[in-house]
Amino acid sequence: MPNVSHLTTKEVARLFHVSDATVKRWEDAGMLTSERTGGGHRRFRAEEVARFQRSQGIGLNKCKNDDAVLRTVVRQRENKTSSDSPLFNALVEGCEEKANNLIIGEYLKGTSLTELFDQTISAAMREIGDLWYSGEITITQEHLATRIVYNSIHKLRNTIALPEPNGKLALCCTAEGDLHELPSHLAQIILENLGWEVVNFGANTPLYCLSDEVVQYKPDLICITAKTIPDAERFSREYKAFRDQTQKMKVPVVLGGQIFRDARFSDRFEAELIAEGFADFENFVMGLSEKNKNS
Ligand code: B12
Repeated sequence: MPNVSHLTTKEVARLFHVSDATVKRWEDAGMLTSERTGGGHRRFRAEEVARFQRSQGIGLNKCKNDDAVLRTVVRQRENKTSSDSPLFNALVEGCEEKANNLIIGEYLKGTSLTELFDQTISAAMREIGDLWYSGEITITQEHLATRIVYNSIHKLRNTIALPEPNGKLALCCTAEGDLHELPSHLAQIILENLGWEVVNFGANTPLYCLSDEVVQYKPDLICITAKTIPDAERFSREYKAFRDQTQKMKVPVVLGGQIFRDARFSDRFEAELIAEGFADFENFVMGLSEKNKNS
């Protein structure tokens, strides 16, 4: 995993989509300061990279010559329901640029992906859900908030300097009948950051189709998220057959989301991990990579 508090020249270059030589030129010109390792290599503190990024407006804000790729919504609607969470405020204001800067800025300042996902993003989305439920925000505000988070995490995904691929493949999806697909994208980013390749089928994926893909791809891991399943009886029956297949093929399964933590169903969903959040997921995946390395 890259050291997010000290970045190498290559990592800074990938972050800003420039060459290593450009980063060295910035440093020589005194625009971006670095520290040196014992061996004389440059290391850039995340705070310094974030300061430089903000001062130059590179990457996260609008880019003059490439508007089409980086255009984000900067206008904001009136915010009648502010909270202590700056991300929540940016989301109810519908301000994509603010949300991007908060999410990517926090990462650049050294917050781990798991903290960002388990705390900042999940908490803000929970507040959005609660206010939608109580009628304090509209459905369009909730939809926009989700879309903004989705866009921001994929910007973050393109910002992260990835490690060498480890040759492992994971399949991710959301259960059939369920449209809550954000966690599958967050799981994808965690996996990619650990060197995995990921195929993500997104929302509403029937288990029988996923079974075919397991045969097709022969993955090293399967991750399924589920929050609300219309027919839990049918899903649990189908899951049993799916589980038999994955056990035969020795593919570990991770399940995550409210439905799998519901006491009424807890004995129906056997898996290698029922994740509480992304921190235990990351630990599990790191253990899996280690085990495979040693076997
Ligand atoms: C966004 C959203 C939607 C969007 C989803 C769009 C999308 N592209 O994802 C839309 C508009 C489609 C939607 C629809 C509905 N929604 Co909705 N939605 C939400 C909302 C606001 C956020 C969900 C979210 O992404 N959270 C962020 C993620 C990161 O957090 P999380 O899901 O809690 O996951 C945590 C863990 O469970 C774990 N985890 C979860 N999955 C996985 C997977 C893996 C592999 C791992 C490692 C970890 C993991 O990690 C996270 C912890 O860090 C929630 C509010 C809430 N409290 O969550 C309501 C919420 C889930 N929805 C709710 C409802 C009722 C609905 C609808 C039934 C509304 C309706 N009447 O139509 C429909 C159902 C549609 C369907 N068939 O699925 C209720 C569910 C209540 C319940 N217990 O049943 C909630 C809780 C809102 C509320 N307060 O009432 N929703």
